[in-house]
Amino acid sequence: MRTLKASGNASLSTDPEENGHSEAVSEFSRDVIRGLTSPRKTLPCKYLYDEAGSLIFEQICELDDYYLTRTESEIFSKNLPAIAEALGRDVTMIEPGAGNCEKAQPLLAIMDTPRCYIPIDISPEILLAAESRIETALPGLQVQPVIGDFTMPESLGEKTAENKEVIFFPGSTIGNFTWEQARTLLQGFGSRLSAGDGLLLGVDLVKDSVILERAYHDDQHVTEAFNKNLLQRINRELNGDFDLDAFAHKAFYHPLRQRVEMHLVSLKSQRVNIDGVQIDFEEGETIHTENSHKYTLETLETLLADAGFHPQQYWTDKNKHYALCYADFA
Ligand code: AVI
Repeated sequence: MRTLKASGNASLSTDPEENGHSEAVSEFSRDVIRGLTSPRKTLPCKYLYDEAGSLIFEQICELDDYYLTRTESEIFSKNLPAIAEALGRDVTMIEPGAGNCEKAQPLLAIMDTPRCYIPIDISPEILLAAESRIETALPGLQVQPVIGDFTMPESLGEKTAENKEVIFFPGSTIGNFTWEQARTLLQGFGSRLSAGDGLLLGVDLVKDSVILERAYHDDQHVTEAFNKNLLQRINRELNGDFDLDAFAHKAFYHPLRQRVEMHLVSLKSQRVNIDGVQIDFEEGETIHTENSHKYTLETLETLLADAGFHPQQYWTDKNKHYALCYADFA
């Protein structure tokens, strides 16, 4: 069994059973009960990504309707040398929520003598596999994986060397945070950085609501399966008795809030039991499961400035559906 660096001072085993599995279950239970007993029922979107949910999300990324992943990767492939130049030389790259690190690898391969790559993720298995793949592909690059929840600023650790550092945060993940949460998250990123360091951020842009709604309500019902997997997860892990057919997937663009909201709508008045707690639903009542905020270059600049970052360069696709932004930390 290998031990990996964990955020904070603790070290983590690569065996998930040894890593406070029951603590995670009780946190899940607490969050679910709290969310479903609040006046407007809600569930934290981070719980969409158990093993089954992560696999369904990979299928979403392949959908024609879900333009985000495809568009971001087109922007990367067309602009890789320019992006690498903006990042500079002798850089340490830190990637919160790195997953399998597949977006960072081509960038690291083309960057001028990157010094170190620090991927952060809660899944030790995925990080370990990515670490050995990157070490084989890019010999000489130091890879220092960290197991941790990137929403906790301590998972980023402290800067220990003088060289430039860049936080890499692609995938429009920032969109799943409210404005206040996004600012707090970016400020947390900034707490590791010093003046002249940077941030490379992927964001989905405001666009025609038909395109947006199709991306989150696809014809093949993959996003529906992704959303409903959350109920299945509650049934599996918390002894719930949700009837999945008694809920409908709903996703719509809210133009004032500039976000796509994802909900599960109760199709009838019903009672659900979770961990011995009874939850009553009226017909038409919804569980709000996710927000996906869309930005304009102006709102993005305001958000970044609030957290101490200043955009230097943007790369977008021909339809201006998506943007990659390189910002300096000052
Ligand atoms: C991970 N995140 C950026 C996705 C999004 O587009 O907000 C999650 C997602 N939810 C439904 N489809 C995709």
